[in-house]
Amino acid sequence: MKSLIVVPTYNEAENIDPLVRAIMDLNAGLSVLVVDDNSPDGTGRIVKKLQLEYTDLHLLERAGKNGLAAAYGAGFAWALQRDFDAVVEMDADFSHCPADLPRLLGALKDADVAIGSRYVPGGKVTGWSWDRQFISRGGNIYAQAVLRLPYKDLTGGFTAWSRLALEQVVVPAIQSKGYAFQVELKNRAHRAGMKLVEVPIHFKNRIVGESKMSGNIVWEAALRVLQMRQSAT
Ligand SMILES: Nc1nc2c(ncn2[C@@H]2O[C@H](COP(=O)(O)OP(=O)(O)O)[C@@H](O)[C@H]2O)c(=O)[nH]1
Ligand SMILES: [Mg+2]
Repeated sequence: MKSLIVVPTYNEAENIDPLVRAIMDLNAGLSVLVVDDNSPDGTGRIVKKLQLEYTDLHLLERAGKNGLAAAYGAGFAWALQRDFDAVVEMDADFSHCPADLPRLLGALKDADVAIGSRYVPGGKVTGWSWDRQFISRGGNIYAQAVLRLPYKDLTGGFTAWSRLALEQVVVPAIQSKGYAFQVELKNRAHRAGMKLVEVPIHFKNRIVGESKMSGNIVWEAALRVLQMRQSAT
Protein backbone atom coordinates (compact mmCIF):
# COMPACT_ATOMS: atom_id res chain seq x y z
CA MET A 1 0.00 0.00 0.00
CA LYS A 2 1.44 3.36 -1.04
CA SER A 3 0.62 5.99 1.57
CA LEU A 4 0.97 9.76 1.68
CA ILE A 5 1.03 11.81 4.87
CA VAL A 6 -0.38 15.30 4.18
CA VAL A 7 0.88 17.94 6.62
CA PRO A 8 -0.55 21.47 6.28
CA THR A 9 1.72 24.17 7.66
CA TYR A 10 1.47 27.79 8.62
CA ASN A 11 4.48 29.02 10.59
CA GLU A 12 5.80 25.65 11.69
CA ALA A 13 9.52 26.39 11.16
CA GLU A 14 10.47 24.82 14.48
CA ASN A 15 8.39 21.70 14.01
CA ILE A 16 8.64 20.71 10.38
CA ASP A 17 12.23 19.44 10.26
CA PRO A 18 11.95 17.12 13.29
CA LEU A 19 8.48 15.98 12.18
CA VAL A 20 9.60 14.98 8.68
CA ARG A 21 12.59 13.16 10.16
CA ALA A 22 10.42 11.32 12.67
CA ILE A 23 8.08 10.12 9.90
CA MET A 24 10.92 9.08 7.60
CA ASP A 25 12.75 7.34 10.50
CA LEU A 26 9.81 4.96 10.84
CA ASN A 27 11.15 3.33 7.66
CA ALA A 28 7.59 2.45 6.76
CA GLY A 29 7.91 3.53 3.13
CA LEU A 30 5.77 6.61 3.70
CA SER A 31 5.72 9.71 1.50
CA VAL A 32 5.08 13.16 2.96
CA LEU A 33 3.41 16.17 1.33
CA VAL A 34 3.76 19.49 3.14
CA VAL A 35 1.11 22.02 2.08
CA ASP A 36 2.52 25.40 3.04
CA ASP A 37 0.59 28.66 2.75
CA ASN A 38 3.66 30.81 2.17
CA SER A 39 4.54 30.84 5.89
CA PRO A 40 6.37 34.08 6.77
CA ASP A 41 8.71 32.14 9.08
CA GLY A 42 10.26 30.23 6.18
CA THR A 43 8.71 26.78 6.77
CA GLY A 44 8.73 26.22 2.99
CA ARG A 45 12.46 26.92 2.71
CA ILE A 46 13.17 24.34 5.41
CA VAL A 47 11.16 21.75 3.49
CA LYS A 48 13.10 22.51 0.30
CA LYS A 49 16.34 21.92 2.16
CA LEU A 50 15.03 18.61 3.52
CA GLN A 51 14.05 17.54 0.01
CA LEU A 52 17.76 17.22 -0.78
CA GLU A 53 17.83 14.40 1.80
CA TYR A 54 14.46 12.75 1.20
CA THR A 55 13.14 11.95 -2.26
CA ASP A 56 9.74 11.00 -0.85
CA LEU A 57 9.20 14.47 0.60
CA HIS A 58 7.02 16.81 -1.48
CA LEU A 59 6.03 20.44 -1.11
CA LEU A 60 2.90 22.15 -2.34
CA GLU A 61 3.24 25.90 -2.01
CA ARG A 62 0.22 28.14 -1.92
CA ALA A 63 0.14 31.90 -2.23
CA GLY A 64 -1.12 32.85 1.24
CA LYS A 65 -2.97 31.69 4.36
CA ASN A 66 -6.24 30.27 3.17
CA GLY A 67 -7.35 27.92 5.94
CA LEU A 68 -6.91 24.28 6.81
CA ALA A 69 -9.75 22.86 4.70
CA ALA A 70 -8.42 24.50 1.53
CA ALA A 71 -4.91 23.26 2.25
CA TYR A 72 -6.17 19.70 2.73
CA GLY A 73 -8.37 19.98 -0.37
CA ALA A 74 -5.30 20.84 -2.42
CA GLY A 75 -3.23 18.10 -0.79
CA PHE A 76 -5.88 15.42 -1.36
CA ALA A 77 -6.30 16.43 -5.01
CA TRP A 78 -2.51 16.23 -5.40
CA ALA A 79 -2.56 12.68 -3.98
CA LEU A 80 -5.33 11.55 -6.32
CA GLN A 81 -3.38 12.76 -9.33
CA ARG A 82 -0.74 10.22 -8.28
CA ASP A 83 -0.88 6.54 -7.42
CA PHE A 84 -1.40 6.70 -3.65
CA ASP A 85 -3.69 4.11 -2.05
CA ALA A 86 -4.13 5.95 1.25
CA VAL A 87 -3.72 9.46 2.64
CA VAL A 88 -3.34 10.59 6.24
CA GLU A 89 -4.23 14.05 7.62
CA MET A 90 -1.70 15.10 10.22
CA ASP A 91 -0.79 18.30 12.10
CA ALA A 92 2.78 19.59 11.93
CA ASP A 93 3.00 20.34 15.65
CA PHE A 94 3.60 16.83 17.12
CA SER A 95 0.09 16.73 18.58
CA HIS A 96 -0.26 13.66 16.40
CA CYS A 97 2.40 11.11 17.14
CA PRO A 98 4.38 9.79 14.14
CA ALA A 99 4.68 6.41 15.89
CA ASP A 100 0.88 6.01 15.58
CA LEU A 101 0.99 6.17 11.78
CA PRO A 102 1.55 2.45 11.07
CA ARG A 103 -1.35 1.49 13.37
CA LEU A 104 -3.65 4.08 11.80
CA LEU A 105 -2.79 2.99 8.27
CA GLY A 106 -2.98 -0.67 9.28
CA ALA A 107 -6.63 -0.14 10.26
CA LEU A 108 -7.41 0.62 6.60
CA LYS A 109 -6.93 -3.10 5.85
CA ASP A 110 -10.57 -3.59 6.75
CA ALA A 111 -12.01 -0.09 6.75
CA ASP A 112 -12.36 2.84 4.35
CA VAL A 113 -11.57 5.44 6.98
CA ALA A 114 -9.47 5.17 10.16
CA ILE A 115 -10.16 7.92 12.69
CA GLY A 116 -7.33 8.67 15.11
CA SER A 117 -9.49 8.92 18.23
CA ARG A 118 -8.82 10.62 21.55
CA TYR A 119 -12.12 9.59 23.06
CA VAL A 120 -12.24 5.80 22.77
CA PRO A 121 -10.69 3.54 25.43
CA GLY A 122 -6.91 3.75 25.11
CA GLY A 123 -7.02 7.25 23.64
CA LYS A 124 -6.15 10.40 25.59
CA VAL A 125 -5.35 14.11 25.54
CA THR A 126 -2.53 15.75 27.46
CA GLY A 127 -1.37 19.34 27.76
CA TRP A 128 -4.66 21.11 27.11
CA SER A 129 -6.18 23.64 29.51
CA TRP A 130 -9.52 22.64 30.98
CA ASP A 131 -11.43 25.06 28.76
CA ARG A 132 -9.83 23.73 25.58
CA GLN A 133 -10.67 20.18 26.73
CA PHE A 134 -14.22 21.25 27.48
CA ILE A 135 -14.67 22.77 24.00
CA SER A 136 -13.33 19.63 22.33
CA ARG A 137 -15.37 17.19 24.43
CA GLY A 138 -18.49 19.32 24.18
CA GLY A 139 -18.03 19.80 20.45
CA ASN A 140 -17.84 16.06 19.93
CA ILE A 141 -20.86 15.25 22.06
CA TYR A 142 -22.78 17.98 20.22
CA ALA A 143 -21.79 16.83 16.72
CA GLN A 144 -22.41 13.18 17.59
CA ALA A 145 -25.89 13.97 18.90
CA VAL A 146 -26.94 16.40 16.17
CA LEU A 147 -25.76 14.16 13.34
CA ARG A 148 -26.61 10.88 15.14
CA LEU A 149 -23.20 9.39 14.43
CA PRO A 150 -21.68 6.51 16.41
CA TYR A 151 -18.13 7.90 16.56
CA LYS A 152 -16.53 9.44 19.66
CA ASP A 153 -14.01 11.71 17.91
CA LEU A 154 -15.46 13.64 14.99
CA THR A 155 -13.47 16.84 15.28
CA GLY A 156 -9.96 15.41 15.34
CA GLY A 157 -7.52 15.93 12.52
CA PHE A 158 -5.54 12.69 12.52
CA THR A 159 -7.42 10.54 10.02
CA ALA A 160 -6.42 7.98 7.38
CA TRP A 161 -8.51 7.86 4.21
CA SER A 162 -8.50 5.10 1.62
CA ARG A 163 -8.26 6.21 -1.99
CA LEU A 164 -11.88 5.15 -2.48
CA ALA A 165 -13.08 7.42 0.34
CA LEU A 166 -11.03 10.30 -1.01
CA GLU A 167 -12.37 9.92 -4.52
CA GLN A 168 -16.00 9.32 -3.65
CA VAL A 169 -16.52 11.51 -0.61
CA VAL A 170 -13.68 13.70 0.48
CA VAL A 171 -12.49 15.59 -2.58
CA PRO A 172 -15.97 16.35 -3.95
CA ALA A 173 -17.20 17.48 -0.50
CA ILE A 174 -14.47 19.54 1.08
CA GLN A 175 -16.21 22.88 1.43
CA SER A 176 -16.56 23.87 5.09
CA LYS A 177 -14.21 26.54 6.21
CA GLY A 178 -12.69 26.34 9.66
CA TYR A 179 -12.62 23.05 11.48
CA ALA A 180 -16.12 21.86 10.58
CA PHE A 181 -14.75 20.03 7.58
CA GLN A 182 -13.34 17.39 9.92
CA VAL A 183 -16.87 16.58 11.04
CA GLU A 184 -18.36 17.02 7.58
CA LEU A 185 -16.04 14.55 5.87
CA LYS A 186 -16.65 11.83 8.47
CA ASN A 187 -20.39 12.48 8.30
CA ARG A 188 -20.39 12.16 4.52
CA ALA A 189 -18.31 8.99 4.54
CA HIS A 190 -20.72 7.43 7.04
CA ARG A 191 -23.78 8.44 5.00
CA ALA A 192 -22.15 7.02 1.86
CA GLY A 193 -22.07 3.63 3.62
CA MET A 194 -18.35 3.51 4.16
CA LYS A 195 -16.74 1.68 7.05
CA LEU A 196 -15.17 3.99 9.62
CA VAL A 197 -13.16 2.67 12.56
CA GLU A 198 -11.70 4.52 15.54
CA VAL A 199 -8.09 3.87 16.47
CA PRO A 200 -7.04 5.13 19.93
CA ILE A 201 -4.38 7.85 19.88
CA HIS A 202 -2.62 9.96 22.48
CA PHE A 203 -3.01 13.63 21.50
CA LYS A 204 -0.41 15.97 22.98
CA ASN A 205 -0.72 19.73 22.93
CA ARG A 206 1.90 21.47 20.80
CA ILE A 207 5.13 22.39 22.61
CA VAL A 208 6.46 24.96 20.14
CA GLY A 209 4.75 27.35 17.73
CA GLU A 210 1.31 28.86 17.97
CA SER A 211 -2.17 27.40 17.60
CA LYS A 212 -4.33 28.93 14.87
CA MET A 213 -7.52 27.93 16.69
CA SER A 214 -9.92 30.75 17.60
CA GLY A 215 -13.37 31.35 19.09
CA ASN A 216 -14.76 32.22 15.65
CA ILE A 217 -13.70 28.84 14.32
CA VAL A 218 -15.64 27.10 17.09
CA TRP A 219 -18.87 29.02 16.42
CA GLU A 220 -18.59 28.64 12.68
CA ALA A 221 -18.12 24.90 13.15
CA ALA A 222 -21.13 24.60 15.48
CA LEU A 223 -23.32 26.33 12.92
CA ARG A 224 -22.05 24.19 10.07
CA VAL A 225 -22.94 21.01 11.99
CA LEU A 226 -26.56 22.23 12.20
CA GLN A 227 -26.57 22.89 8.44
CA MET A 228 -25.17 19.40 7.83
CA ARG A 229 -28.02 17.92 9.83
CA GLN A 230 -30.49 19.79 7.67
CA SER A 231 -28.97 18.69 4.42
CA ALA A 232 -28.96 15.06 5.61
CA THR A 233 -32.66 14.90 6.38
N1 LIG B 1 -1.46 25.45 4.97
C1 LIG B 1 -2.12 25.86 6.07
N2 LIG B 1 -1.93 25.20 7.25
C2 LIG B 1 -2.61 25.64 8.34
C3 LIG B 1 -3.50 26.73 8.31
N3 LIG B 1 -4.02 26.91 9.56
C4 LIG B 1 -3.46 25.96 10.34
N4 LIG B 1 -2.59 25.20 9.62
C5 LIG B 1 -1.81 24.02 10.04
O1 LIG B 1 -2.74 23.04 10.43
C6 LIG B 1 -2.31 22.30 11.56
C7 LIG B 1 -3.31 22.46 12.71
O2 LIG B 1 -3.33 23.79 13.18
P1 LIG B 1 -3.08 24.21 14.70
O3 LIG B 1 -2.75 25.64 14.76
O4 LIG B 1 -2.10 23.25 15.31
O5 LIG B 1 -4.50 23.99 15.29
P2 LIG B 1 -4.89 23.25 16.64
O6 LIG B 1 -4.12 21.97 16.66
O7 LIG B 1 -6.35 23.05 16.53
O8 LIG B 1 -4.48 24.18 17.72
C8 LIG B 1 -0.90 22.83 11.87
O9 LIG B 1 0.04 22.00 11.23
C9 LIG B 1 -0.94 24.24 11.28
O10 LIG B 1 0.34 24.71 10.90
C10 LIG B 1 -3.67 27.42 7.05
O11 LIG B 1 -4.41 28.38 6.89
N5 LIG B 1 -2.97 26.92 5.97
MG1 LIG C 1 -2.28 21.62 16.60
